[in-house]
Amino acid sequence: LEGKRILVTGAAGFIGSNLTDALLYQGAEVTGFDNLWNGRMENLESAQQNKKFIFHQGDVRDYDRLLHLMKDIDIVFHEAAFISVPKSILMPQLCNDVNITGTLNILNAARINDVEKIVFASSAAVYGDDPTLPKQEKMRLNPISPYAVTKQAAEAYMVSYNQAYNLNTTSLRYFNVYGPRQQGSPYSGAIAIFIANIFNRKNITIFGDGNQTRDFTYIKDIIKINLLAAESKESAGKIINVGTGKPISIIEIIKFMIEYSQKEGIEIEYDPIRAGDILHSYGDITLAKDILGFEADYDVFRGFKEYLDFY
Ligand code: UD2
Repeated sequence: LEGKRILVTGAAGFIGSNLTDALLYQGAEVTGFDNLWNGRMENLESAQQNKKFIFHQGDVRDYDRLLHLMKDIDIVFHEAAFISVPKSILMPQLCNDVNITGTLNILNAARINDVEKIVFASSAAVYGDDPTLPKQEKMRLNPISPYAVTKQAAEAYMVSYNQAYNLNTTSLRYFNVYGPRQQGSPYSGAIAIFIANIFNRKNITIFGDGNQTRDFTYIKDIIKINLLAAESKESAGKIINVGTGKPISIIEIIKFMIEYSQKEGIEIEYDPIRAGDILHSYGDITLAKDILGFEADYDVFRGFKEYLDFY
């Protein structure tokens, strides 16, 4: 990707900032775009030392801005999003505007500017609560939160812009991502919340009985597949699961985290299941391997240990 001109939306966020660093390391020229709702400029501290990086504060709902920003762009990584399942239940319209209209804006601006490739951050939330496991890309989707509906619609736009305009679009369906820079706010991912609580010696709350399972995917694997997708022609018009392919229950990962970090006195409390939550989720990752040669390097234990070193 050396010398490529790349736009990263959501560049100040958890995934966008890690991706920005990796792209700069590869010698790409990166334009970062973020409205700084969830994103934080401190995530871009090292990027900003690099002459090949430029940052613009703005919103993906602003089409004219995107049209202008994409003038000389070769590749777009669209990571900007309304990211929270529970928040989408409180604010479905805003979630729709950011995730669906925002994505359509990206596609239209990319089409007009002849962008070579668009890689979109989708989510395994689109599978919803269908009991079939592991989740396969071809399954019938059953989104049960407004958030999941927006990701499904955005994916469908990605596919249709490949079909209708021959744009090289790829949607990556991330299973639960975790790692450095994920914020420990009430709306961020579970592992980031648990790690923050463990360090602040606060009790951990489990929503439900703790037997719900997730396929926790380490940020470095997410970066790896994004870089592979960026240079691939075979992934045009495709939707691809990204995970480890292995589930773990919430209670099991919490117990491991508490034990491994050797902090004492942390209690586990139980609250009712959150609205919109799915019970079990892990992905079939055969397609990622077949199309992109991808395999996850990090199981959740290895990933958590590395995450802890950054903490
Ligand atoms: C995550 C993503 C979402 C989507 C989805 C894909 C985040 C914030 N959300 O939603 O964007 O991509 O994955 O499947 O990354 N939990 C507790 N206690 C807590 C926090 C969470 O028990 O303090 C439980 C929660 O009820 C759920 C599980 O942990 O069963 C994972 O929750 P999450 O918010 O990390 O992720 P999820 O799967 O809702």
